[in-house]
Amino acid sequence: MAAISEQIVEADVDLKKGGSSMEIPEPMKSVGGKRAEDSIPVIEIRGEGKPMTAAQIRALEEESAGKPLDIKVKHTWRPGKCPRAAKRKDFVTFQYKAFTEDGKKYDQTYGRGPIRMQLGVGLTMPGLDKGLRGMCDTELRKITIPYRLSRKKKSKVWKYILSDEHWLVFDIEMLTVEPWSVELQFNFMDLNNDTFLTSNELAKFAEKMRKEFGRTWPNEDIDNVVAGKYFVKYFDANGDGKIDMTEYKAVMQRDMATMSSTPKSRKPQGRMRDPGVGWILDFNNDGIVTLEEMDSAAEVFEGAPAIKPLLKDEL
Ligand SMILES: [Ca+2]
Ligand SMILES: [Ca+2]
Repeated sequence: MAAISEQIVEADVDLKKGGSSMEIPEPMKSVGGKRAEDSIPVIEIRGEGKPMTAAQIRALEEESAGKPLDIKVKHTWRPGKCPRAAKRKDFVTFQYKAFTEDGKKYDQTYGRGPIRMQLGVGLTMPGLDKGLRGMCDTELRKITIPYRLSRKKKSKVWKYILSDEHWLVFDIEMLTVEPWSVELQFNFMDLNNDTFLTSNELAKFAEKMRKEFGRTWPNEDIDNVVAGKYFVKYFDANGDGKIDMTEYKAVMQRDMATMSSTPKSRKPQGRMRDPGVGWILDFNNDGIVTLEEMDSAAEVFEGAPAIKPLLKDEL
């Protein structure tokens, strides 16, 4: 018995050496009235000399916490005035320094330029998407993300982020938060900045989101080119094969009005409607993309939209 206690103490010290990010989560300290040491199975098994895989250690961490591990946010510094706390769909521009769980810096955007991306639309790992919410211009945060919320497809912007750390640690410096608007959304997709969206450009936009941010369609049968063409049909009221800001605004406003007329209590299960190219996945305009909508998308995109875009003289 004495031997086991010693092992526990020793390993406990090791854990603490791991730096602040490896602090034992609160629920672990007392689960169901047990003493703290009872709920550190990782250590005891290590003590028996059996090497564990990273995945096994993670599973035990979650089990010890009694619930799935969540991100930890340290509010390092906050400005006195906050004109806009970042919300889903907003465009955020920020710098980061990235650290391993034992505090070693392995990457930073300083020197290569900040990241500008849209929040809450699958452009980064879930933990960072969550941790950036509520940030203001110039605010500083330390965001610590457990493995479960750090999964992301490999992409250009995130290519240096380690893939097998139990915890990822980011020091974030928020530069600017741009509140979402229909105009900003249009400009984000207008890659060549010529005030029109074409089907080619929309296909390119979808491809760019995949390459740069690892974001893909929820249904792998969806083809970017087919989706781009459908998107144009969805918005192009005057039939000239491209979308201008007036056409885009008219259809977006029509859809948003329909969405807000669906009571929250009657919204089905599914993903929040994407404000970008994924807008066209919500076929019944209730603001939620259900599994059925996702599954039928590839086929629907081959045809014409059920609702015709508004004509200019109807505005
Ligand atoms: Ca364009
Ligand atoms: Ca829907």
